[in-house]
Amino acid sequence: MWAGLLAVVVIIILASGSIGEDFLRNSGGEDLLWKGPVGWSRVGFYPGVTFAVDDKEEFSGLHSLTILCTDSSVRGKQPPPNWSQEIVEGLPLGRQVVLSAFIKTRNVAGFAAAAIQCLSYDQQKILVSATTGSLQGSTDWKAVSCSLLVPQGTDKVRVSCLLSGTGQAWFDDIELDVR
Ligand SMILES: [Ca+2]
Repeated sequence: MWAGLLAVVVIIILASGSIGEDFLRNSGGEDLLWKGPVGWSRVGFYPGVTFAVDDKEEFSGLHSLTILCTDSSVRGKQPPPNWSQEIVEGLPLGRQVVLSAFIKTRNVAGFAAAAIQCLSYDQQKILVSATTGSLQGSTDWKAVSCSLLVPQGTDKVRVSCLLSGTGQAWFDDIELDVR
């Protein structure tokens, strides 16, 4: 009887739909392939911008993702240099999602932040977006977060860890959770 009850409970938990599930791969930047972080893409290659996995600065584990920018003309460019990850399968339509991350900065003249965008393919547009609080100057690791409701019609959810302006930013433990 207890086994049967347990099975029912497990089925209910599984069917209740991934509450707390992290939709991002490799949230902590620990999973590397050819020195690149699995699941993360570099977006916004401009002169003076360097993307790397850093094994000397980390919030947890052994690595973080970093962006270094030495050219002040990069500030304001779209897209800003960012580490990006896109989710197209199993999207939590109609559900609230929370993006959380830890960011560290050094001499950032613009800002560093993380962002969520919900995009539709057919209209090729951003349906809704949210950005975490931003960090400037030099700060130790700080938790940031933002949330939004993923609207019906979303085909793709994009998470970006971005640096606008000169300086260096590190990103770690980047998670997108359903609430
Ligand atoms: Ca890490």
